[in-house]
Amino acid sequence: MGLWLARGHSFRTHKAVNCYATRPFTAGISTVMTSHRDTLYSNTLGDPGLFTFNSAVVNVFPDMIKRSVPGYGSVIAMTGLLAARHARPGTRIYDLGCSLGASLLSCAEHTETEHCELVGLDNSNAMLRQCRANLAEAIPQRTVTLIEADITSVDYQNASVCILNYTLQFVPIPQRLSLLRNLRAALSPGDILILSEKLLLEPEAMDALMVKLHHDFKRAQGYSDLEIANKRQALENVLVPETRDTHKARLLEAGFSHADVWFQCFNFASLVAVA
Ligand code: GEK
Repeated sequence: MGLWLARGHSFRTHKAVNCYATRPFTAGISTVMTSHRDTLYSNTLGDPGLFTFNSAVVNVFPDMIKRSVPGYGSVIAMTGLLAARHARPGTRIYDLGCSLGASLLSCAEHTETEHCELVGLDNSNAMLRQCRANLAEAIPQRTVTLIEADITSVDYQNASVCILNYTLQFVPIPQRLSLLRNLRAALSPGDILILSEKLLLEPEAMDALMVKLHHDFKRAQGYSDLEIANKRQALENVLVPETRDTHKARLLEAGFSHADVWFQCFNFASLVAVA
């Protein structure tokens, strides 16, 4: 497990003077999340291979996720609001699969330094390196702990908010329940988990319609049919979506008291689960 700090502070709950300055809503995100245009799957030749979070993906990631996930910007912006309502002083906000730090930045916009320690986890070294640079640029005054680790093998402690924005879908299904149990154990009653995922819709005909609408969205964002087909193939068995009911039932089984969808656009949804 590797560990970085965004600004070289100690790996402790931060007790420094609160020098957080009020920023325009999500300004931190938009100022640092510049990106090359995603053309990774525009090649007509050969098998696209399995999707991995390597440096080629990191270079285009903000553009890729914005043009691929309907509602992404809204979910990230509202993540900060949800976190601010539930963050408790002296606890941690964990962002699992933090990628380039979008959710961490959203949380930083809405929660004050002395209240909570922001902790981002990701198992992609390339992602975390760029994430560290983004955070240092956007919120140099804020301590953020970044940990390179598989999120299924971390000892979570003293949390008030846990965030899984579009990450659980990449965890093998048999490991999902124990991960959620570990997160629930780190939270206290009334705390929250935010879970954003691509969903499998029911019945099958509704899923087919939502998949078509998602592809319409991608086409409207400038992706070609070839890029859409190649990406779909690359994500086959890598991103494994489940139904809303499956997620809700698993969250209850993991010990959350209630959970439901608070946002949905086509087959992408975000749930909030209350401990
Ligand atoms: C955002 N939340 O911008 N352990 C650690 N990290 C993992 C694991 C794992 N087992 N599996 C995948 N990841 C972000 C977007 S992207 C979603 C999240 C997407 C990491 C992976 O390296 C990647 O950075 C992230 O989870 C998923 O709101 O690209 O569709």
